[in-house]
Amino acid sequence: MELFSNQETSQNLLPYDGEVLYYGILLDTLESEKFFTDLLQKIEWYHDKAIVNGQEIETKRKVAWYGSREFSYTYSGVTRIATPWIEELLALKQLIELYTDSMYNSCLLNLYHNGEEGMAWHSDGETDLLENGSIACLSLGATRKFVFKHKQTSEKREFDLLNGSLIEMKGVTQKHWLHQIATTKKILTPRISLTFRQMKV
Ligand SMILES: O=C(O)CCC(=O)C(=O)O
Ligand SMILES: [Mn+2]
Repeated sequence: MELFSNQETSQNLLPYDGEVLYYGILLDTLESEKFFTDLLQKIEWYHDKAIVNGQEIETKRKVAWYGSREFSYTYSGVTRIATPWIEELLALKQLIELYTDSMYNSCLLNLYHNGEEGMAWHSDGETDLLENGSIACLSLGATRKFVFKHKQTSEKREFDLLNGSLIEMKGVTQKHWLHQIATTKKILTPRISLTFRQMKV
């Protein structure tokens, strides 16, 4: 692993009203594979639940919620309590903190078994998150498309999330842009994303 904080080599992928910084690939293929396998085994994955039109549904995608304290996280009406960090997550947190020059106290992980599982349009503006804070997202496994759509102009920006790569959403991004993980029948292999977050303490 190359260890250096590299604000200068990151690039803003949004044209206005926010910052989505792309840091490139942090982990080589072997390192990514190792983390992928370890996380698949060790993380306490569960199917997320959401309330849609008054009915409780289970997502096909799995999630997990970890943190430095017993933070509660509410997603579509269902609240979860954070599980304490494991070694692998702490190692990745440390690496990502070096790159982004921000500190994180929690991580929401997503496991997409294939391209048919995605995440619908949303922004991460929960009241429990630091306002205008940073969310750093590390990708492992299959390449997936990350799409941003401006809330007023509907302008879109999309880009590929590559194995071992890191992006960071910060500033006013969540106020002005929605994002989604687009679905596709073409991708048959899994992807794990680690979204390191800053909860209010
Ligand atoms: O899977 C990803 O890369 C992003 C997921 C996401 O937007 C989220 O967890 O809020
Ligand atoms: Mn999100």
